[in-house]
Amino acid sequence: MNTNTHTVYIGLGSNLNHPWQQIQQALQALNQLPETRLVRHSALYRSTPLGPPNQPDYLNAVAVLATQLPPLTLLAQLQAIEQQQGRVRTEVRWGPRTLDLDILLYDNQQSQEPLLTLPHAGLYDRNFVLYPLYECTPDLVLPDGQYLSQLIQQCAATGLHRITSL
Ligand code: ROI
Repeated sequence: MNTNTHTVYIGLGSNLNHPWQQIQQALQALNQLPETRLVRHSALYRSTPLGPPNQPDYLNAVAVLATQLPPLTLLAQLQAIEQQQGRVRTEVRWGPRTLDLDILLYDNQQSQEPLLTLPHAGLYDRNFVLYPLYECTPDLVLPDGQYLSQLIQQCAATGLHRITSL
């Protein structure tokens, strides 16, 4: 791809309706987005829920995309995939979900727009984001200059299990 191609990290999460299938299907859907290629992805991780405990464990993964879509176009495409896979937005804050697709990083962009915060606010301290991200790109440096390897050292892997390669 050419110089308009951007490197984007996507966080995937699911704890409803066959999470393993949800994640696999979502990876295929990401690879089929226009002007986008799935470069690689992490293994799958089982994680205890952050939020109300009365919900199933999550499956999480991180995918690396090369895309020519601008951030908000990509965001709309991700929301369409969430919808296609049956996501229903409930009233419960941090409640269970069929599929979550979050833009974690878009090149080195930093943005506080209400629609899209970059990097994703949950990136810095969520082990189910940091560890699969580290698996994709161990030498990653975040837009503010922080090393991913440093963040990993400060973040215990409590409740996180790497379960398989997809
Ligand atoms: N907890 C875990 N373990 N994994 C997630 O992907 C996840 N996603 C969420 C909330 C509800 C915050 N908790 C999560 O959106």
